[in-house]
Amino acid sequence: MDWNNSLIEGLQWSDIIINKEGKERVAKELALRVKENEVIGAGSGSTVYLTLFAIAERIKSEHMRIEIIPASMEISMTCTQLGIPQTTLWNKRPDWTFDGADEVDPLHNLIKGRGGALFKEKLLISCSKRTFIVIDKSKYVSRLGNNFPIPVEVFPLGLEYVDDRLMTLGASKTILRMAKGKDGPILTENGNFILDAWFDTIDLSLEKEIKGITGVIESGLFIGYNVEVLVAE
Ligand code: ABF
Repeated sequence: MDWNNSLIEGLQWSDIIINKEGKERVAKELALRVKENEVIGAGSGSTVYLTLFAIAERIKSEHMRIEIIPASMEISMTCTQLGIPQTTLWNKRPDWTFDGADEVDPLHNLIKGRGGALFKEKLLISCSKRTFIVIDKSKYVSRLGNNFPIPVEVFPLGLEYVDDRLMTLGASKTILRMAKGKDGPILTENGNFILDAWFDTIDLSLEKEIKGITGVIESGLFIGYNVEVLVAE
């Protein structure tokens, strides 16, 4: 089996890397921040993938010891492929985390979760002392919800109830995310569904209100998190 190629081709975002050169530049900058013995959280998406490559080169050439806590199986497999040691949140906390985003507003509030790993991404960011979000310019919006819905991870049996409650909270439309090329809904790594919820207005309390619905595991709305945004140009 050709492990490298089959893995890379299997990655869902590998064919949609926007501004690859710019992202590679930021990836190298991030790799230069890595210090010996650090524990680093890795979200998911193309920027994370490129950054892992840059980090792998650095740890190989400088024989550094670091550990990555991955937010998804896909990123965990990438670490394995690149020979980067991994650990978990059971016994370590990240010194810092890097991740991508789908939308970023002027106050650095975010929508994430296009890849479906939003729950573990939020967990990692919440546990990290510092977080870098790498985006290309197209992710900047004046108002969240312009181009992307809010992904909501839902316990399958709670689907109808959560859907009703999201509409009550003001969602204009909800769409159950379907698996590519299949008839059924996508299942997250946690065995749940994703409801993509469109809101015309996203106010500061919406993240907590969505999280307050029984049956919601987590949403991809990040309001008021301490993140530093790096733009790939
Ligand atoms: C993850 O990857 C998701 O939360 C976000 O949806 C996506 C961003 O991907 P990319 O880095 O390819 O723009 O971070």
